[in-house]
Amino acid sequence: MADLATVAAALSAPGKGLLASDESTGTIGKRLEKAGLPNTEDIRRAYRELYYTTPGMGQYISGVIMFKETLLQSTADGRRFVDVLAEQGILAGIKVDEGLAPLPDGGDGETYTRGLEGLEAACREYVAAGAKFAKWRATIKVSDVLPTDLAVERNADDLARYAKICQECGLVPVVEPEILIDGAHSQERFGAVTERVVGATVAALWRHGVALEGCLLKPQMVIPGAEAEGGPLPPGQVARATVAALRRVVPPAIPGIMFLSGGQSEEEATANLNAINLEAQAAGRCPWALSFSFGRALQVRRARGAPAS
Ligand code: 5MM
Repeated sequence: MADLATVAAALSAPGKGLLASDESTGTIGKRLEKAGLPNTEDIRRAYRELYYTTPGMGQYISGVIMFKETLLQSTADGRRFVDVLAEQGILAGIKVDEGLAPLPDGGDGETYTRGLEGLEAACREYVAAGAKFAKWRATIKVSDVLPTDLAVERNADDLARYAKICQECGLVPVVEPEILIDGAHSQERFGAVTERVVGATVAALWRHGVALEGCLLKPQMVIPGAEAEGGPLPPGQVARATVAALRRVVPPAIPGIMFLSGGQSEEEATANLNAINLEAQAAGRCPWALSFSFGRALQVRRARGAPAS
């Protein structure tokens, strides 16, 4: 447990956050296609090498989440990615889920996440390859009638089972219940769903005996749906709603809340994160580090208001 807490604290160290570069082969293919590049193993390797060898990256990035193929890859001159990152003080992480599947008996478009079967054996291999932490992403769809109780409970329970297995294998679990921004729902509705989903997830972590000091939470910021009228809200308004929702449901034992960007532009996600930290300082009684675990907002240049990809 002491080791898990030390790694979780290092990942959520002040001024640092996570780079989510764990796109599966299909998702990374879409990015490469836009750049006119084929989706081959070596192009994917070279693309990741660009990021992992960025000079000074260790000043701001505490951990990098990788896809399993990437965890075992090396630079063109033969240095293992895991070692290149370690030289900069960056910890290697691994996405251990196997993607989304339709949720049996769930509401329209609801999903669960595959990957619990064989997870323990896989985690032991990832630890042997140098991984220090893991990530599992569940998605929750919002509408007037969604999410269903079934989707909330099933995804919370699976996240907790994943987290428990990771900790037993020596990996710090990053727990990601992503509330999707697709739709026209209001910020208020998003906040209510956040409390319900994050609250259920934390309760499941507790039920399954997950050591809260040795895990990190990766939620969405409390923003309106992407199709809501009026466009993005001012960062201060996002920050107030986000901090209010999280204060109601996240215990102080969890060391860090590492937000996903979830389709926000890099400017929007960064301005909102800054405002969230200012709001937390002003509000007081926010015991967790509040930082980033961005994928698209660190890798995809997109102007504010442009469509998510
Ligand atoms: C980097 O993308 C991750 C998953 O990709 P796949 O859909 O290919 O499995 C994703 O889980 C990501 O880590 C999080 O959603 C955070 O990324 P964003 O882009 O939302 O900040």
